[in-house]
Amino acid sequence: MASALRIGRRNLGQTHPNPAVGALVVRTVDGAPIVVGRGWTAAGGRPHAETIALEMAAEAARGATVYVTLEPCAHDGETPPCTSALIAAGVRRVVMALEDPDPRVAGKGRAALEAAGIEVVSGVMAAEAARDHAGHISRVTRGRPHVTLKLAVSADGMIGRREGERMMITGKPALTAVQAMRVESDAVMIGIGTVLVDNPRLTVRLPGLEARSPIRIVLDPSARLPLDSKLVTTSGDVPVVVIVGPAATDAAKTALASAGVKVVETTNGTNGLNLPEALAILAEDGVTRILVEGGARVAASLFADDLLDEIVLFRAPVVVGVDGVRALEGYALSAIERSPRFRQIDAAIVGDDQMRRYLRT
Ligand code: AOF
Ligand code: ZN
Repeated sequence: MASALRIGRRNLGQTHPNPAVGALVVRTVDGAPIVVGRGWTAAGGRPHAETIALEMAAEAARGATVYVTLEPCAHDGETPPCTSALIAAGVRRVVMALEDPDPRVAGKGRAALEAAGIEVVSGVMAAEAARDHAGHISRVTRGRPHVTLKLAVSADGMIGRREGERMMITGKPALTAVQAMRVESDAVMIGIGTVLVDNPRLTVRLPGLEARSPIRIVLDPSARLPLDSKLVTTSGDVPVVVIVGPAATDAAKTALASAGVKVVETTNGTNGLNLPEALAILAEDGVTRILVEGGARVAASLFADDLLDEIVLFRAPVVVGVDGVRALEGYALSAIERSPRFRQIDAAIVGDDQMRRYLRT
């Protein structure tokens, strides 16, 4: 299952709205397990992992055990369900990590396999699978994507300086790590303030992975995104979505739309737009995993609205000092017991910086 999870992760960020699933077909030959087929959900979400693995195994699948990181689907999509493929292939046993919360599948995949006389084992490495499928689970059960905030702060907790141009706090290895996080996300999201200061591309520039840039989302209450920004001028290559609030004029919205940007309108809310509403619309459009890359006000709103599922914190051994901008600028806590709680699940040294990963408890 560990191996199935590893190959399943290969297309994270590429399969939405589908989860990135991994599957292995294993036979025992003279007491030793031999992998005769392996597959992971294809980019775009189809074909499914099991179908690919079974195709590779061909006749060798008969009597084999299949390890799969999510319950095989039982619904008719563009192709027949994976359960039918598993039954037709004559596999003896299916070991799965997790039940699929998708109501079209939940429990039905398992039931279909058992009804055909296949032995089913469930719950193997379920916690690990739940991490990999967090986006899918969140979208299906809560109607919003899994939201990860990336923060890069100085030793004194600043993300930049109040005045002046863009400031690099963390080192190059941390920047590369962030690019790798983009690869595994369906979308990256930033606030309009950061766009106006940095004019970022938010694409993936890692050698060989350039084609895996996620959708780029800008939180832009009054539709100020410049038409000559790098985001807008590259929107033909990698999609750009702008989330606006009631303050956005029709003229500004129309101009952005004609420039190839998708404009999503929300009602009013924290900082001029309705974040929960925006996330619900994005989920409906198939986004399951969002990486938020700043700035401080976006981070503070998400934190205040308790919309963060995960925080990846890079801390650099530099000090910004009194004119610094705090990581959660403007966030005021009325009572400590109301602060969302996170637990640390990972820590590492990345170049000269510290990396810590936190999950909402
Ligand atoms: C599997 N294996 O590799 C994946 C599954 O739109 P469809 O027909 O492709 O079905 C999408 C649903 O299938 C998705 O919501 C999830 O429940 C499941 N994804 N299932 O058996 C796979 N990616
Ligand atoms: Zn399937």
